[in-house]
Amino acid sequence: MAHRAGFVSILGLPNAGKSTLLNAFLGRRLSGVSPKPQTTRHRILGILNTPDCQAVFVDTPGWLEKAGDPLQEALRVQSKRAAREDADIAILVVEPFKPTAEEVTAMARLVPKNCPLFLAVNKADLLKGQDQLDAVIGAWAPEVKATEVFTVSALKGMDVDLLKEAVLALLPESPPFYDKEQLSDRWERFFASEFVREQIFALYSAEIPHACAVVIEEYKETPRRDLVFATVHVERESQKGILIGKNGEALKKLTERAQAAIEQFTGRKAVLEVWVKVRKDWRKDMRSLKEFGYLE
Ligand SMILES: Nc1nc2c(ncn2[C@@H]2O[C@H](COP(=O)(O)OP(=O)(O)OP(=O)(O)O)[C@@H](O)[C@H]2O)c(=O)[nH]1
Ligand SMILES: [Mg+2]
Repeated sequence: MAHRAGFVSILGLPNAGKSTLLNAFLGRRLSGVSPKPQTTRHRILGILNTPDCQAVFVDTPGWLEKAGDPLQEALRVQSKRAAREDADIAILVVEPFKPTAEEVTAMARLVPKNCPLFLAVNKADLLKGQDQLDAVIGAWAPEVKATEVFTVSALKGMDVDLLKEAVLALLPESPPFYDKEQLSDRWERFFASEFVREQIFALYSAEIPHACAVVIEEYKETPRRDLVFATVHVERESQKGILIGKNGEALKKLTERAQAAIEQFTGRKAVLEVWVKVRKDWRKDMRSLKEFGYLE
């Protein structure tokens, strides 16, 4: 049988569960997840390999109709690119009762006409009974003209395999794009920064997570352990104080948790050090956005 391979873009509003779905497809935690919107800030590839096919899933930042600042504009560009240029197949992830018909139509329109589009109604575990399921499917299916509609729960793993099989079946004939052993196009350094950011989303509230950018200054593998030096850039002095906390306790907790996540991911011991620096209003500063990897 000929080998099949292609790019599968995962699109949807912030918080729809796109990253959770990517992780469920791959059976491991590759992309950061949090209950707060705009957790994902990069296109993140997760590569699923079987003997005769390779699906390159592309997790995207949640779709925003309008950008409130240059960072959000950069995120919009990434989502659009994933939908328009990269996709052989697209999955539009929606939460029950969430996107309006206009939003769903706008997102579906990002996808080229000849590209198969699956509608994945996620968080089905929150729905009660067939009636509610039918109601949510009925609400969007006409707007989207989907190749097929699935109700899934990325969190509980409900029917994720059905969706996965349907996607794999439509991959075009092609040699693999990446080494068949490869899981992502990113390396430890990137995942380390995402683990720090994920813990910031988990531990701090209000505007703090959105005001943080994480840079890994150094990632050094030594025979005994990985040494990881990270800087968290915040926008204001007051945010720095919050991040560090009384007697440095908040930062200590952040560091411990992120270090554990890095160790779990790599399967090696790690020592993580985190510094906090103020980069005034970095979200509005093109040079900083570039430096932090949000702009090309
Ligand atoms: N109940 C339930 N919660 C889910 C499901 N899938 C995801 N979630 C939760 O929804 C929240 C958002 O999940 P993410 O995967 O971070 O969503 P996202 O679409 O990647 O969000 P952004 O990166 O901000 O665009 C998290 O709290 C998840 O645990 C699901 O199937 N059921
Ligand atoms: Mg995400």
